[in-house]
Amino acid sequence: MPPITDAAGSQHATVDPAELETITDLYDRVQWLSSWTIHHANNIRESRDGLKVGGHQASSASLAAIMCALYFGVLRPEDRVAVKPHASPVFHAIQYLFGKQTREQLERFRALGGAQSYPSRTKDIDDVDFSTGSVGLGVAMTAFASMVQDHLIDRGLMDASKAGRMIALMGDAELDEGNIYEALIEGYKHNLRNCWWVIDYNRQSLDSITSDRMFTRFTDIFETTGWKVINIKYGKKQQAAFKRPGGIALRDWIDACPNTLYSALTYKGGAAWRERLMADIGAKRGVKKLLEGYSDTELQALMTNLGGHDIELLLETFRSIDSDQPHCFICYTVKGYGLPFQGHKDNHSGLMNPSQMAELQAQMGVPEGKEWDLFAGMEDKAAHLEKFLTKVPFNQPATRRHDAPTLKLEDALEPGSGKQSTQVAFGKIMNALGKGTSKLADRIITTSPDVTVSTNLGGWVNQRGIYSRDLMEDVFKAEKVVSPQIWQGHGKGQHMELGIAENNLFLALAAMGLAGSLFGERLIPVGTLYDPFINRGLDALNYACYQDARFMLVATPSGLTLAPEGGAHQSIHTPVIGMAQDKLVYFEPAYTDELAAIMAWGFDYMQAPDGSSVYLRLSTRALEQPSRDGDAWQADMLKGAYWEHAPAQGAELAIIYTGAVAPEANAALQEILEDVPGAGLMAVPSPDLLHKDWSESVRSLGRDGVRRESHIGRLLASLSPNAGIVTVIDGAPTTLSWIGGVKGHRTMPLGVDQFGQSGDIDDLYDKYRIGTDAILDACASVYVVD
Ligand SMILES: Cc1ncc(C[n+]2csc(CCOP(=O)(O)OP(=O)(O)O)c2C)c(N)n1
Ligand SMILES: [Mg+2]
Repeated sequence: MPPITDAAGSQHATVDPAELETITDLYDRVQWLSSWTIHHANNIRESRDGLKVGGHQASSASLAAIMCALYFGVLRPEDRVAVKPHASPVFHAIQYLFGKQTREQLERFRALGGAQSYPSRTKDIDDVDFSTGSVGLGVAMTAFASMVQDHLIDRGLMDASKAGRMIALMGDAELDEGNIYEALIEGYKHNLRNCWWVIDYNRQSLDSITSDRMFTRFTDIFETTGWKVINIKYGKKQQAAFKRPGGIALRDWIDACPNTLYSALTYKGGAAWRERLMADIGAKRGVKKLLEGYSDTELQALMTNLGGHDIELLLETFRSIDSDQPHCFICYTVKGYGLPFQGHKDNHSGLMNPSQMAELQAQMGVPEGKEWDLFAGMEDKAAHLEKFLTKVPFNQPATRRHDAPTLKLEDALEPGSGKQSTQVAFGKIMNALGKGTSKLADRIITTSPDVTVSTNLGGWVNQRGIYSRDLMEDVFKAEKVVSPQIWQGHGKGQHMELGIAENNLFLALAAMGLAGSLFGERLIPVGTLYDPFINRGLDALNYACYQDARFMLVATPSGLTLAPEGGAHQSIHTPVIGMAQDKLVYFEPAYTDELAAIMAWGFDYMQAPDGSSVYLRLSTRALEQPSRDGDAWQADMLKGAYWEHAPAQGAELAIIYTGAVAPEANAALQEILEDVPGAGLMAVPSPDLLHKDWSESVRSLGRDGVRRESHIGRLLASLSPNAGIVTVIDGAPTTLSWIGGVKGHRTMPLGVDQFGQSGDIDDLYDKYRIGTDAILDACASVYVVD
């Protein structure tokens, strides 16, 4: 363990000994309950499938003291916390002590309907602020939540005095996730504040012990990006030992000790420490006597008395922070602290066996049969502990999860008219919203990873400005350099510009999309990016949806249709992502009136309690717009599909398409109508809604014995049972191929499942077989004359 310069804690105000004793008692309960919850799930609860249930006793023990110091002595109700995923049992135990978690839930830890393996905003009943699970994402999420909090304050929507600290409790291996550093960079650019990252620095990951070489680098990286780094390395016992004769040599030895050796000796215990220390530094003045002053048990306690387990030191340090500068606390810990496998490199998934557990139970004085009792074995202190818990600042009555009122779209959306693309129409709609005065537009916040202008958000930004905590002058404008784009930043700006890091886009959308719930003030986030680069941030997108954050994702351009840009920019499988992603509804309109109706519907759906986020896959291809007979098509369209050209009853052929291939589908239909006059053309602006609705009808089978007809089923009912269907999309053919299964129609799905290349639309549609000829050939193959 290399030396550190910052022996935090020694200069801080002292902690009241009575309070320290109480928090230490509560810590014992938390240590016990979290270990017991995991043990119960694995060894006591009946297993039907024989699978290991799991849970992380070592990772939990590593973070327990830090969490107890924070939750019982430091946090305030307005603070929001992302808890290291595999310390979930510690979190649930603390919530149980607060009375916000039930015994039934703990008994069902990792079982259906019980406390979740990793803290979940949507599935857990206790007070989870940010879901975690995919390491690194919850950490970075706190930075974006803080930026959103500042945005609300600067816009006058939130009182600055209500600002909380956005806190991540993270494992040290999470520092290997690249998204952490993308967030640090973005945070620095946005003048991040009120953010704490508390690192459980046990120097172990899942597989093994982490590299010594990285140690000082982390401090450098954080400091470079504007953070204050505080090392909490030596516990008070160690600090006292260092002051005695031989203490400096002991400290130097600790500092020089490789992580692997420190862990191995931690596992082996006091005698092993003594042998090694005597061999290495026993000859140094004072050391022999110093070590003789400790029994083996005491020596083990001394050597594992790292700062992250010293509640007094933790309280002093956390309480001493009086600035809003972002803070990183590197808390040295022992993975599995106090448990039989502490320090062992393989302890990540290790579970105590029943006899080890019985030993821990005896050691903690928990009587048999009273394992779940709040204060088992410390009944004499129960009244005091209960009273203390009611006074804990974090546990004071406060709304920690808000309901924010919904906002109605007051104006009709204006996509413009004439031949144009859905991307251009999107820009016009946003521009008009920007010019307008609707309350909904006032709550829109847009964001984009360096593709604001090229995704047609420029007009909106010109109207509403860029969000910046400091005034940001548009120098080009001031210098009278002509540009259509006003690039001016201020506290009331409604566009948050991001650097090119799609992970950050999705984490920003996650934070913005939870603003109503986290801070009580709803935002309507609209994020834009190029469709293929959804892949870059896919895990963060999934993470945002998992938390049920609400946003509109506008991905444009997309597909082969952006022809000359070539294969690197032509998305293929994003429609399938859109369909398979829960809590995200995917739309791919062909026409601009469809887009306007979808956006209007989307702004409502994003706010509905049982709604979700919305994903629009748009295109740069300018299309002639259809002339419509009334707007009856809209109701069907908002269920996913409508007949653009209705088939005759009992028709033998239908073409079904999604998106920018509308002209090819129409052209093919016109040719076919000469031979098959009853043929129909179906537009599917949302394969996702259509499929979900069909799946729901399939799932309803067997529930009540009655099959609810699906929307697609109703639409297809006018076709002959022997009809042939051709589906076509500029994307993965599987997006629409399932339609053949609805009524058992013979179906030929056209689409793209190979990387594209540069070309023009005609050449590419022809080569990848989604053009008019391909549709006609497919029609010929499915059309069987009876
Ligand atoms: C993105 C992602 N990759 C892999 C995992 C599997 N995983 C869970 S915990 C972990 C290592 C955790 O080490 P650390 O963060 O140091 O936590 P500790 O258990 O040591 O406290 C890994 C690789 C995951 N949860 N998320
Ligand atoms: Mg670790």
